[in-house]
Amino acid sequence: MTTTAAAQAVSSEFPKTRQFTGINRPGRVESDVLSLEIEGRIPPQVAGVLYRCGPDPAFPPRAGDDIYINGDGMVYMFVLAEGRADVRTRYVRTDKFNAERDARRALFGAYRNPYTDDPSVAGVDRTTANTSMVWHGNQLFAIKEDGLAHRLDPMTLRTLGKHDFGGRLRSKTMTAHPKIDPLTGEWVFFGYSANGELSSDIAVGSASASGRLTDEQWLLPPYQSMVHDWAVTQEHSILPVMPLTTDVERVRAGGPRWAWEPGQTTHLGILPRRGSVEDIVYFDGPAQWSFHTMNSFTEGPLVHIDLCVSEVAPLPDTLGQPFDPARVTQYLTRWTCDTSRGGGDFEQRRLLDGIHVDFPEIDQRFQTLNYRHGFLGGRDMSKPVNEEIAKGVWFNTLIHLDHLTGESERWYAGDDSNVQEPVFIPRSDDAPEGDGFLVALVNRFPDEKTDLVVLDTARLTDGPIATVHIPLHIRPTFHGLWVSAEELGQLPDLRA
Ligand code: V55
Ligand code: FE
Repeated sequence: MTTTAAAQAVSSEFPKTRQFTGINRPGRVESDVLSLEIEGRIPPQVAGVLYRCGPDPAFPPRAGDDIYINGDGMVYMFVLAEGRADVRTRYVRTDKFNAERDARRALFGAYRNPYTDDPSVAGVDRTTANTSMVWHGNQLFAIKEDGLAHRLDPMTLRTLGKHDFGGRLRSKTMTAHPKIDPLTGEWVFFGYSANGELSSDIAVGSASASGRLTDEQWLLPPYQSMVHDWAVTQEHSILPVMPLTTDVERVRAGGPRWAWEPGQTTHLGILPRRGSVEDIVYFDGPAQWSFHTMNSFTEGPLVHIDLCVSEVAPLPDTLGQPFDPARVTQYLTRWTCDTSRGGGDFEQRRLLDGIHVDFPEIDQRFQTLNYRHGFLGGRDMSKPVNEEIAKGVWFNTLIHLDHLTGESERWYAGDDSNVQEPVFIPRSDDAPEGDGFLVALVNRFPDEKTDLVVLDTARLTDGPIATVHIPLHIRPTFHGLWVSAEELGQLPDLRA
């Protein structure tokens, strides 16, 4: 066997940094495990599939270290029915994954920086499809915001290809956080850097319930920024432009794609959902950062956006100074824009105090609508912090917030645990809002296994009614969704 000098230069070992050790260590295992061990009982109403997605690097990074979110997209399928639980894990076959697998080593370099790649992959699609799952028009997708959605077979997780709406979509990117309108079934989306990496264009559009692209318009924001999540109501779409900015020269020199620019203004671009992008109106506020929106709705002239907000983003600033850990704590906050004023400042009000939160979830039947119930992952700082676990993102608590009463209920998972994003499952099709179950993955330390917990929202503080033991290490995932057996038509049969 011959080995090239370049291949020899790349280590077969993952770095021993916080991004690659402890609960952050890569899993890299594609597997099927049937009839998982279950403590407690999965209720009969829980019948369907939990799909999740996360970054799991297939090969050690080209540079000595890498940021967590740059890993290859690994998809997890938990089939829950008749009290049983099976799991399948599969990588998304992106162009990047296929090229590196052929070479048996990393060829792509730093996060969102093609100037750091091996010349052999110049021009190859870099997306990892590692962030979120979407179910729309009876099709399943995995998405990362720097490329198109990848379509997967919902029964097998086989990658079927990139999704450009039958060649109709002009945007080269799709947000990992499109919104599915529960009233119309529409897929409402944006894509930033729509004309390719480092371009400033933002595409905004929608597809019908059956998956036909019905609208796509492009606009230029006040400045180019990372736009991870956004908000959609029945009447409006809201694009947040927050100062994680880019600098073409810096990126060309191999520097970071994004840096925090403290002096910049936060702009909320409010668009009519069924109108022209030329009618965008901007509301402004001080520099702030948010990854995720819980929900948003229009109430008369007011547009309310509930999101997890921190003072700064958790990345170095434009001078290369590291972020202040005390300022990246995110709090659930409501931003309100009064459209009768046609612009100006937005108002803000904290909805949940004293706990660091992210990974907001709602009863998806209330997406885009005035709603009452929200769910979150949280880090309760009054509980002990286990430094072995607290590498990178770490949550120890699940939260249920009732916006009507302002009351919240919590379940603390223990100081040996990292709680991933909760996903809500309604108790039945006509159950009241928020009445049902939460499912979440929990990384356990020190045995480095993962549990899937099922909680009843009617008695969240009691803790899990079922704990499914998964004999795999699952590197913390980002987002997932529940698709019921009814929506799927049939359940995946992992015996086949
Ligand atoms: C996030 C995740 C990403 C990304 C940008 O959750 C932001 C934040 C998993 O990829 O590319
Ligand atoms: Fe996200």
